[in-house]
Amino acid sequence: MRTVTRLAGFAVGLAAVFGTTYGIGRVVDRAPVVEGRHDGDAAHATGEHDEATDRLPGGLLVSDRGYTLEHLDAPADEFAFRIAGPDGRPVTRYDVAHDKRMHLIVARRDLSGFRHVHPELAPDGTWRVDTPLAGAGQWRAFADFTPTGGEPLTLGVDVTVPGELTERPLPAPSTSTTVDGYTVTLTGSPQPGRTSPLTLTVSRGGQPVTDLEPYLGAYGHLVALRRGDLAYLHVHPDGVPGDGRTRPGPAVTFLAEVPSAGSYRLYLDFRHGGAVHTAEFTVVAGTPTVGTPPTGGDPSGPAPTGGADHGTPGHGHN
Ligand SMILES: [Cu+2]
Repeated sequence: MRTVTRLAGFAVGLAAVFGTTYGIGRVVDRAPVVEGRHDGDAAHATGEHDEATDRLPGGLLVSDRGYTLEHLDAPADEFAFRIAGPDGRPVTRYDVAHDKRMHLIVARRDLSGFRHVHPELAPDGTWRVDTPLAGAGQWRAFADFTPTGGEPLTLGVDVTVPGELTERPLPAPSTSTTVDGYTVTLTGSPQPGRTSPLTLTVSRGGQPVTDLEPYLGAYGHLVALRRGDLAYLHVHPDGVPGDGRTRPGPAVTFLAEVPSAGSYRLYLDFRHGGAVHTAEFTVVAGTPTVGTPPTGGDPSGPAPTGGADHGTPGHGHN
């Protein structure tokens, strides 16, 4: 695996140079992919909201609201990128959110290989981290950040790591999983178009874990990705350490907003015993109905899901 990664690194660099916009079909190289769609975004600054924009899940765009994710050439064992701002220059000032100025999340297109890491910012605006891309595949990398003076954004870019690739089927839906000797159970079911509580309960050896350690300002950090297009969903912890009501386990509750019916993969990062563990679940949102597309797009849903690989209707790209 390690060898594959190293060999692949060179190609990753090449992919960066040529801009891997899997599914969008356009070379990145600085140019915003959906130029114009967010023009006149003063509306956002004044509190008015572009409905279509606001309903679009995160992570589907490489460029949004004037900010562009640029994956950079880097040594094989490193992942590097920068965020170009509305003036075209690398952004160097970020707000802290969930304890960090930048969250980098990666997953393969088949939803395997999830990693959540925190790169270091160089003065020139370059973010670097030991590469989280663990082997061959079509990876999606998400940069989740808030530029100082701007709104929270999640931009996504595709990165190909060549090599022998085995497509992994999405594990079946389940309400219980194990990781590193912990059992994590899930209660609650996400409902399209509304905020749904999801509670994850951690135990080990049959005993509830009641001394979870804070991680990223909460007792857990949950990322949800939609099958089919890897839409990145906003999930917020319901309660934080020290608020007088949130306990360090065994249950951690999140508020999730899923934009459509369909399958999602949930990734719960929690810290215990000085280490971060990631528990993964497949969940199906909404009531499966006859004729629901297997990839989860529900055209009648509250959000414009679009075709898996063609962005959202009304994007204006060709
Ligand atoms: Cu993070």
